[in-house]
Amino acid sequence: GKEKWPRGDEKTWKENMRALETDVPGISRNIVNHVQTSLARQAYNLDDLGAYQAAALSVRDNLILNWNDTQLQYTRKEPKRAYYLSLEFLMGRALDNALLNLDLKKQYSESTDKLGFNMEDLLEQERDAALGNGGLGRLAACYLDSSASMELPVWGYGLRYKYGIFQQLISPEGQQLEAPDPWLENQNPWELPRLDVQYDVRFYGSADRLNDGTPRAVWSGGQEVVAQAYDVMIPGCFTKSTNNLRLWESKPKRGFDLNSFNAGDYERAVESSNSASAITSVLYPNDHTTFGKELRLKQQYFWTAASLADMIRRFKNIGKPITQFPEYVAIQLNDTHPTMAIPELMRILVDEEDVPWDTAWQITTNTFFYTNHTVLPEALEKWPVPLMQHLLPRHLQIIYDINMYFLQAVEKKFPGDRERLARMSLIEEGFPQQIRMAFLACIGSRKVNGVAELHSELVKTTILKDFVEFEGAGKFSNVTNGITPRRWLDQCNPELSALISKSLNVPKQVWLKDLFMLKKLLPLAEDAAFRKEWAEIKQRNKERLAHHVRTTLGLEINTNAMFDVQIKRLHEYKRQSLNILGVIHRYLTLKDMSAEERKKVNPRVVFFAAKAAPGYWIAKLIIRLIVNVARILNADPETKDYLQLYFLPDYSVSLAEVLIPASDISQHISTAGTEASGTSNMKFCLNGGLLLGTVDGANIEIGEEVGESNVFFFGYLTPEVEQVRYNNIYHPRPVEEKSPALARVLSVVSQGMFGDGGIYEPFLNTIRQGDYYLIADDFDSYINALKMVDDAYLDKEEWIKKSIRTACTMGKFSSDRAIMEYAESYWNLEPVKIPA
Ligand code: TH1
Repeated sequence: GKEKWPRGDEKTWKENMRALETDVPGISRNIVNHVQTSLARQAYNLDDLGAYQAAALSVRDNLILNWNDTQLQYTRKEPKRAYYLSLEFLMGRALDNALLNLDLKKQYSESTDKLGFNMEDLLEQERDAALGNGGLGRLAACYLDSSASMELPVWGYGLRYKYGIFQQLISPEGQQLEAPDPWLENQNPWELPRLDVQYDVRFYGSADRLNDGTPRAVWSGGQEVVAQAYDVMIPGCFTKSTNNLRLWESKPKRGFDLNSFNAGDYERAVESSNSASAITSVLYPNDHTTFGKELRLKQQYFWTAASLADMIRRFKNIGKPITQFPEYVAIQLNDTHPTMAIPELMRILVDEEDVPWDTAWQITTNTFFYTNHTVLPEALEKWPVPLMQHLLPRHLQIIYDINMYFLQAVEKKFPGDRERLARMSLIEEGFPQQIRMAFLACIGSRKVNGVAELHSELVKTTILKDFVEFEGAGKFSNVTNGITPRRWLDQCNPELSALISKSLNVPKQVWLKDLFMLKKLLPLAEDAAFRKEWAEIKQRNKERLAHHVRTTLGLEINTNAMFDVQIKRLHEYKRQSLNILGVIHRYLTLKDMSAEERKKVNPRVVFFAAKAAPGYWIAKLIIRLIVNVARILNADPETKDYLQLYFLPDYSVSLAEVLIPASDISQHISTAGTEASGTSNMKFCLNGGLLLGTVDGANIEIGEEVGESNVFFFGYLTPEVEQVRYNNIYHPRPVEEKSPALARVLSVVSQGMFGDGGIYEPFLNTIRQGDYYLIADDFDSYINALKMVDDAYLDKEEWIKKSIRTACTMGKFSSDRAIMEYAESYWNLEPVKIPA
C-alpha cells in the first residue's frame, strides 16, 4: 500500500526535492551555486583551491542524496548490519574516487573546463585524509569501498583525529623530522557534522557492585566527555549504494565541572575542557609497537563506547528483544585496538539492560569477530592493570569476571594444568600485571581470522595455540586481504584500465567488480601489438613519476632505467636495510667494473619511501643511511647512469598512486614469518609490476596465482627462521663467514664512504650481533635474486609477458572477494538493493 507522507504538503515537498545532477549543465549550475553561496566567491576571485572546494561540495551533494536513499532503505528493510571498528582509516583523497565511482568523471571534467579550470589540477588541491599508519588503515579503507560496491550494509566507525599521520621532512643530514598534519585546516568538504548524534562517555570514577544477587554494578563519578559524530559518505562503485564512515570527535561536556566554575577556578575548568578535546587530537604514529599510554587507552574506550551506544540505539529502534542483537549486528574488530568493546557491551547488557551474565556473554560472543594482523610480540597490546583500574574501574571488574569464568572452563577441560592456566589467563603476571588484549578479543569473539594463509596458520600455532586446543580449530580461519581495484587500478592507472576495457571488450563497470575476468587477457601476452601497448603505458607511468619528482623535488630521473620500488613503513622486520645494503653492493660492483663493462649493465633506479615511528631510532638511522647513500651515488659520474637512488619523503596514499603504476619491480622482503600479509604487493602486481620477495605473507599466494616463473623469491623459509635465530645467538658466526659480500658492504659503511661511519655503528651491530631479522643469513640469496631480476629484464619481451601475466592473475586479491568472504562466512550479511 501507499505510505502516508510523513510531514506537511506532499506536493510542495516533492516538487522541491533535488535529484542527482549528472549532466554537464546541472553539474555546472551546482558548482557555481557553491562558489557563490557556500564559498561566497565569484569568477573574479576563484583560485584552484576554491574551485576544488566547490566541485567537492557539489559531488558531496550527490553522495548525500544517494546516502539518504541507502540509509532509508536500510531503515525500512531492517537487514542485519555489520560494523567495521578500526582505529585507522587511511582514506587518501576522495574527489577522484567519488567521481569514478559515480561514473561522473567525464561530465565533471567538461564542466570545470567550461568554468576555466583543469580537473587534474583541482584533484591535486585535495589533502589526503591520512588517519592511519599504513597497511592496516588502508585495508579498512579498501573494505569500505568494497562493502558499498557490493551493496552490503556495512558502516565504519573510527576517530576524527585533528592531526593525521605526521608529515615527514628530511633534514640535509638525512634525519627524519616530524611536522603535524593539520588536514582539516582548509575545511573538509567530505564530512557532515551530526550535531544531533552525541553520546556521553565516562572515565575514572568508581564502580560499586550491587551485590543484590545480580552481577550488576554502578559506575559513577569521574569525568564525562562528549562524543560528537561526523559522517563521511562512502560511495559504491556504479551503484546507488552509499555507506557511512562515522568518526567521533571528543568535546567537553557543556556545563561540566560547574564546581570549578563556582569555586572561581576558571582555569581548571578550561583545562579539563582541553583534556576532553585532547582525546581525538592526534593519531598515534606507532606501527607495530605499543607504549601503554593512558591517552591511547582513552582513545580506544572513547571510540568503542560511542560506537556501541550508537549501534544499540539503532538496534532498539527496530523494537526487538536485546537477545536478538547478534541477529541484527555483527562487529568486526580490526586488530585488538577496539577490544574494549567486548567488556563495554557486557557492561551495557549487565548493568544497564539487566541481562543475566551468561546471556550477556552469549550475546557478546555471537556479535564480535576478531581479525589479527600481526604475530610480532612487540605489537601485541597489553594494558597495565593499575591503569585500567584507574581509568575504567568497572571494565576491570568485568574483565576479571570474564577471566574467572573462562579459567574455570579451561580447568574443567584440562584439570590440574596450572601452567596452561597461567599461559591462557587474560592477566599476565608481573610488575605490573597486564591485560592481554589479543586473548580477550579471541575469547570474546565468534570467529578469529588472520590476513593471509601463512599468517592464519601462524596465529593458530603460535600466539593462540592454547586457544585452538581449548576452543577447537573451527573458530579460527583465514581471510586473505584484498585491495580495491577502483583506486588501485582504474583511478591510479587510467590508461591501463582503458586498455583492459578495450581488450576485454566490456565496459570497466563489469570487470572492476569481477576482477577474475582479467584472466581472459592472458593469451594476449603472446600478442606483440598488445605487449607494445602494455609496455608503452608502463613507460608513460614512469615518465609521470619522473615528472612528479622533478616538479616536487627538482630531481632528474633516468626513465630508461628499471624502476625498483620499496615503499612501506620503515621497520626492521620489513628489511629496508637488506635493500639499501644490496644497493651499496651494486654500487661497489659497478665501481669494480671497467667503463666498457659498465656499458653492458642495465640501468636501475631504486626508490624508497617510508615513515619511521618518531621514537624508533634504528629505523630513523636506516633512513639516514639511505639518504646519504643516495647523495654519494647520484653524484658519482662513473656510476650515476647505471644506478640512481631516491628517498621520496612523506610517503602517502596519493604518492603511492603515482609510484605504484610506475614500478617494474617492487620489493616485499620481510624476514619469513613476520609480514602478516602485505597489501602493496597486490597493488604493484595489479599494475603489472613484478614482485621480488620472501616466502612470506600474501607473497606466497601471489606466487601461487601468477606461477613461480613470474616472481622472484629468495631467503630462508618460515620453519627455518627459528633455528637460524637460535644459532645466531648461541652459535654465532661472523658476517665475513656468512657472506663476504655483505662484510665488504658493512666495512665501507663503517669506514665512512657515506659520511661519518661511526653514526651507523648501532645499526650495523644489529647485523653483527644477534641478527634477529636474518640480514646476513639472507644476503647472498637476496643478491642472487637481484641478479635473476637483472637477467630477466634483459629480455624485454619476456619481461612484458611476465608483467601481463602478473596483472591478469590478480583476481583473487580484489577486496570485493575478501569482503564477500567476511559477509558470507562471518557476518551472515545479505546485499541490500537501493531502489532508483
Ligand atoms: C599490518 C600488517 O603488518 C600487514 O602485514 C598487513 O597487510 C596489514 O596490517 C593489513 O592486514 C599491520 N599494521 C599494524 C598496525 C598497528 C598494529 C599492528 C599492525 S599489523 C598499529
